[in-house]
Amino acid sequence: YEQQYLDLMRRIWTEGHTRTDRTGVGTRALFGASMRFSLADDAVPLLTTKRVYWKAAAREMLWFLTGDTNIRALVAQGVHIWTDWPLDTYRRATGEQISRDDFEARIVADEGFAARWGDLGPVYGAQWVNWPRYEPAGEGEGLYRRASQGHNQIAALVEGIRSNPGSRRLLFTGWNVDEVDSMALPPCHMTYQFHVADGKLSGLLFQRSADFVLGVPFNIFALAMLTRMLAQQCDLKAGEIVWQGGDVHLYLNHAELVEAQLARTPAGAPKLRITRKPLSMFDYAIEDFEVVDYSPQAHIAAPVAV
Ligand code: THF
Repeated sequence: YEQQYLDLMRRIWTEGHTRTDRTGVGTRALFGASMRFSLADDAVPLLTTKRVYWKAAAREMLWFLTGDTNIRALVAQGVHIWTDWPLDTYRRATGEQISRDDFEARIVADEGFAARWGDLGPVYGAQWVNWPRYEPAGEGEGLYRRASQGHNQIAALVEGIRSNPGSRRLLFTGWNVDEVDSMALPPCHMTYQFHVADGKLSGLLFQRSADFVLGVPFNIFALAMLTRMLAQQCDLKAGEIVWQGGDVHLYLNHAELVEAQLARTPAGAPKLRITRKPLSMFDYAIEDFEVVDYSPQAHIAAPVAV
């Protein structure tokens, strides 16, 4: 299964167009690509040609499902993958050359500081479980006001899979046109669709922009995890996941990692176990997930473009 990832990596590196991107780092990019992975017998698409910190990806997914958009809860769990964006904002706004570690320490220690500097705006979680809903307003308030409770797309999805498994509308999206400009980063993995056939649930992700080295290994693991959770909640088996990328790129400063990883050979077939059946999609904890048969080759560090 992992060969698909390596083949696509090689193709981006050899055939990709060199482009200047938002971050100024530069990329080689292909437009439009897909991969698919079976989830049969607990199989999970976790790369073995470098260690992937799957618990960080799992914690991030559980954090999305809480609707939280502040990095504080992640940082408190030792997950650093979202720190660079608030850190960059803070440094620009204050001119203070605070270190990443000191910034994270303040985020965890000081709730007010976290509220002021740790929020990413209405990103993933906010849209997934609390997409703004409007209702007729009272006297003197204009025509509409924001309802206290928004749309919970995840709860609606579970309800949809259970009650109408043949539906072609089993999806949710983070791309809220009205709010993308107030997000620290508009959603990359933006639309998820699900499909039931033969008693099996499959999941598809459309990702508009794909950092093939850092983001994609996390995103395919998280898609598999989410599909397994939904299948469990809906008493279905898990079928496949399909990953689709729009702008699929390798950052030019990831060259060494690309060469190193392409020289490696995949080995083993990791499995993802869910050890308990929680009451709902919102009751899972990190302890409910176990990866077995995972003995990857060494982690390869790569800088993240902010
Ligand atoms: N921006 C860029 N340039 N790449 C991304 O992958 C990305 N994301 C999220 C938002 N913006 C992005 C953030 N997700 C890592 C992993 C996921 C991220 C950001 C960074 C990362 O650095 N991973 C390292 C170390 C992980 C660790 O220390 O735990 C790795 O080697 O996997 C895509 O959603």
